[in-house]
Amino acid sequence: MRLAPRLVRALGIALAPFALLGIAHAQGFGERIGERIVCFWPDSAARDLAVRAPALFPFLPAPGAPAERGTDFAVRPEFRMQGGGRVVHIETPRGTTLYGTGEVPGGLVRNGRLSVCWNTDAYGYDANSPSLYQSHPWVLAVRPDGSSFGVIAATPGRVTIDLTHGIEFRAQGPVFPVVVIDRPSPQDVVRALADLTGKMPLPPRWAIGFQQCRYSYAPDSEVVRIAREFRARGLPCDVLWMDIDYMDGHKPFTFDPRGFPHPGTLSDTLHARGFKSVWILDPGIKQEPGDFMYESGLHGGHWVTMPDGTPFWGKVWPGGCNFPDFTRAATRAWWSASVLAFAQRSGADGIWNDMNEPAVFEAAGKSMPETAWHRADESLGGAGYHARYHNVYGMLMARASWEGLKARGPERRPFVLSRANFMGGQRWAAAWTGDNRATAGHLAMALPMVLNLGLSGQPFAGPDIGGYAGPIAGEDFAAWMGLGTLLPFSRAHTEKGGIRKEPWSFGPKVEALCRRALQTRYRLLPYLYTVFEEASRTGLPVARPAFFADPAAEWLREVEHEFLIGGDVLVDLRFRPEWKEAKRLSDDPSAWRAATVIPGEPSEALPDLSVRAGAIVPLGPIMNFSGERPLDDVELLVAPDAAGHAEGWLYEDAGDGYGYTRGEFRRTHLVAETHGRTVRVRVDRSEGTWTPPGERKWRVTLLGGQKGAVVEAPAGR
Ligand code: NBV
Repeated sequence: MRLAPRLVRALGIALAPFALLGIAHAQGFGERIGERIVCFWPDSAARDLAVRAPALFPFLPAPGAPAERGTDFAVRPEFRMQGGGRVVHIETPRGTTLYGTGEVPGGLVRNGRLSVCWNTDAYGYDANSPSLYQSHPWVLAVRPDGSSFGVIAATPGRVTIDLTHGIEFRAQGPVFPVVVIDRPSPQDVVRALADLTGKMPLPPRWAIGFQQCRYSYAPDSEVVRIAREFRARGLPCDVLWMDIDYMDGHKPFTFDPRGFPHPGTLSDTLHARGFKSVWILDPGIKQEPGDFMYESGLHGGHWVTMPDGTPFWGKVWPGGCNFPDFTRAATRAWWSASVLAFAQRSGADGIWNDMNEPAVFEAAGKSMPETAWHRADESLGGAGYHARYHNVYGMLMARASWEGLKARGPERRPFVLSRANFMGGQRWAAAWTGDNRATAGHLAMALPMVLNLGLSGQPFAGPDIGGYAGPIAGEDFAAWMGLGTLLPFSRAHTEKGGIRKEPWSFGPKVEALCRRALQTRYRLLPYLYTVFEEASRTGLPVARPAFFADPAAEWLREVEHEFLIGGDVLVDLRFRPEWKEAKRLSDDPSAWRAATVIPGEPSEALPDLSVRAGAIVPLGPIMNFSGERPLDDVELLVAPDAAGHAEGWLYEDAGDGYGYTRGEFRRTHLVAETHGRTVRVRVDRSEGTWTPPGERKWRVTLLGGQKGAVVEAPAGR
């Protein structure tokens, strides 16, 4: 029993002696926990007494463990008490640019911004909304010379991140440490963050295809109609989504007996056409005697309670609901088992968790009271108020859903999308940026939001393409598709009762642009999958800010009109009028080579692509869906550097299942060399035991390089 920390937490006593003595601020107790990673506490007493939550912050040393003092750090957090709250301040050198802080609206650069980690149902948010759906108490700081550091405020509670003067975290409640990573580059810092907080597992390949959603496609015949339209029109798409109207009275785990009487048959029909299906599950379980989820939740003791032990009750879509206490492994296991049974019955390939901030109607703060009570496991810090667990509720729900899908067996990788999440939640769910609006302002925010999520450890993110709230003109929808099909998570979605937002809803001209945007994504899929695999292994983002190309270049720090997919493909958004004249990386043809991946004239209304000089980018054939046929025809975009050299990678595996963890993959290293007028491209080596099915044809397209060069493509598989 660790009585002291419990007492301290319950009473909310200030642990730091400097606070008792009335000293204004103090330099913390720093302890090395990794290569150029130091954990700072206000003082050694705090370090040895504070409650740990290894399930949330596994990287914190155990209380009382021998400490290796870390003293050589330029970054020195200062701790102080202010107005009964805790403040940690970190000075930043002049010219430092700040990023990260998770899912935040507004621009890429976070200097001068204030956000509050407090998961919030933020329908139609704007550029200044302080709290959205997810919390990442994390700041990435890039110094003028490109060297970087990052800071984690290791607390699940509400934290204000104030970046108006350096970096400042402010929080009420128990003492918490900050962890500082100081490395030569932002890439190194982001990789280290992933080493500490976890990496996105490699998703099934279909999940990186395009996806179409609406609140709601119902009844089932409407879902099938949408599927048919995509195929009849030759618009690539991998996934259709079931929003809450498939349910009986909006009760999770039920099916509307009229609209969706045979969910399994619906999924079979979709599968036969090459579509996967993702079905929504919200946390609120209707308080309805006789409902099987309600009965089993009640009898299993699975609800969040009030301090007196009575279940917390609140209204959501189905009416009055109770809410599972996901802070308990026993409750997560119950939920996982329910998800497994649900997936088996519905044929769902993936699960969508919504409303898990948790959102509660007609409630103060649109959520459950901060005094609601969780009987949390010790690994999360033990029983406590909702105030402590609010920000991790959604992540723990997503984890339970993920584990339910995982139980389907080793042939299938889980896919979960979660609206609420917390730092580290990339281990269980992808992210979408919630209920955005169909405005130019939201289109402009979509990319910086996805980039900052990537810089905060969540590589698998995207906006509702076309904007969730409000109508949109056709050419603007095409612009959303142009950008959205190049982002890691790519799904069109819109709210109930609004205009249709399928690619064909705006007439033939817009449909043709959408087709081109979709075909571009599908051509890029082999490269994209290679980048996803890298992200799952290293923690590097899939969509990367332009400044990753040269972290010391000051002018790149704020660039939002260009971004990188992986390290080798540059996306240029010059098609947007506001960015026509902007200075850009792709202006330097010796560094970036313009690439056309779809035959015909490039469209003025869609983004431009280029390939880094020195790189080889693999493209696949256009398909209706990602697994339609084997990758039998690979086009290599080869962009030789000044020395005529280029290289690149292609990662392939079965596209699903866990064979790849036992070496059943193929990672091919491709090299191009120039000898005289001949550019010879060859398979330098390949790793792994997986053999791609069918024949393989390699084709080479040279980007730049010598005039009249003779190209030799690789031979064999
Ligand atoms: O389930 C309905 C919607 C969903 O379409 C949307 O994506 C979520 O962010 N959901 C919110 C609940 C109600 C929204 C007004």
